[in-house]
Amino acid sequence: MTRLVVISNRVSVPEPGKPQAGGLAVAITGALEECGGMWFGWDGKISQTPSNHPATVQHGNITYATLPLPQEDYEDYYLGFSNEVVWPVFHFNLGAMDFRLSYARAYQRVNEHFASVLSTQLEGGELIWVHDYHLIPLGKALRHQGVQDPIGFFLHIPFPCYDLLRALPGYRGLLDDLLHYDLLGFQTENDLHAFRQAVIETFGAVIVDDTIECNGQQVRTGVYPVGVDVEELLAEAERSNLNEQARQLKVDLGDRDLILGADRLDYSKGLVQRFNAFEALLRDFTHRRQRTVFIQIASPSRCAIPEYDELRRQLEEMAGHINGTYAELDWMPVHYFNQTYPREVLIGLFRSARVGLVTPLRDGMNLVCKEFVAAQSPDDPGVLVLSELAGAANELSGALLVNPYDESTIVSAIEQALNMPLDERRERYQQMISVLRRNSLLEWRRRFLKHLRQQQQQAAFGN
Ligand code: GDG
Repeated sequence: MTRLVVISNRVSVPEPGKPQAGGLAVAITGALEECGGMWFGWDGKISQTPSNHPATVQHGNITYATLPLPQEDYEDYYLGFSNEVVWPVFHFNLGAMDFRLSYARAYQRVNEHFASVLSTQLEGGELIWVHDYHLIPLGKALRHQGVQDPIGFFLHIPFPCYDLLRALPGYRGLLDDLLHYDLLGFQTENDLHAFRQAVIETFGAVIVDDTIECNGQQVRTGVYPVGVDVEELLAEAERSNLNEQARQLKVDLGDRDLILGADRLDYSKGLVQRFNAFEALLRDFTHRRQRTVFIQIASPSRCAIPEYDELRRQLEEMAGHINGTYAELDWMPVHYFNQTYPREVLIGLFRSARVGLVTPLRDGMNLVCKEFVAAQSPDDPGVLVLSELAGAANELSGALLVNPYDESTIVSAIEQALNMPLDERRERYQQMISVLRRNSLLEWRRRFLKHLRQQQQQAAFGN
């Protein structure tokens, strides 16, 4: 089988006795284990000077090859261009964009540096799979290094519509970079459509079936919704019944209903609007007081960016305000945790919740809502309240879909969820779980790699 090379901004090197961080790390590892190969990227550390030689660790048939980032690149490439320019624009949040020329230069520089180091590690005859918005220029930079093998790119976040994209200085360069891949994957049809429109408007590209022809380049495109491993999550959720923390939680809740949110602490996740909606629920539906508990886990993320720090403070204040207004001696309505919990604890919480509240203002896919559904008891499932602006809304029609900017629709949906009869909960759960089984994590990577292999065969045939 052809060797696989995966490149992502951060590399998840397995540590003995520590389970892998998230679903995606598991999916990528699974693909690498199947084919054998290398995972290349940043090790999460800061160095004094750029490194030209990756540190390598071998686990079975996978080589983990990582580089540190010099302080300046960490600030300008990672925090700066990736997370203060591309991330906000691609998430509809122009107000949060902080464009600087030094950021754009660092973005290009780091991608070229990654390409030059990576090219020394390649054996030839491999499949190369680049992940996400930090590495858009990598494919073209690898071509400049003389790499001939097929290179695929998957965008985990949404692709913005053309008018929004145009606000990003240098957007033409990003589009051109994307056209240098052999296969481009998006989370939803909507993202693919937005990309096609952008290259048609900008370069007069021509679309032929699933291929874009433009400036002498031909790139195949496709939609590959990221999924979850349903059976693994279900098994973990069943085990959580035996978990001491989960048992204690059930005792503490008594017959109160649990509403649960769990997100990276990020402005795109709609947490402020969600807190406002919960407060409105307590204000307007007085019978919910005493009977409802809202747990929000907000896992720390990108703390060095001012917007993220400000959001953390704002949420602490909001939680304090709601509790100050409504709490009683024997009842605390909001439990807000700015921490990352072990995965099994998180899944135990999903299992115990009556309502999963997932209301991002914009999200490429959103795995939390899929994990919530997969962790439910098939006999007595909880209800998912989901933003219609998350990519997952295209698949999960069994959720109660809400506009995350409209607090009143979130409140009504929570109320409807808490009143929902068992038959309807089961019916909605069945719709969602069968889609999740069909569009599984395994299926996501199998389809992408199958199409990338086809590109390889086509190139060999063409030659
Ligand atoms: C990007 C895109 C797309 C959260 N809190 C804890 C914890 N988590 C885990 C969840 C989930 C993951 O983090 C978050 O994934 P999401 O998909 O919801 O969001 P992003 O991080 O923004 O991911 C997104 C995704 O890429 C994949 O393509 O869906 O649209 O933005 O797995 O469970 N995990 C642990 N403790 C926590 O406290 N262990």
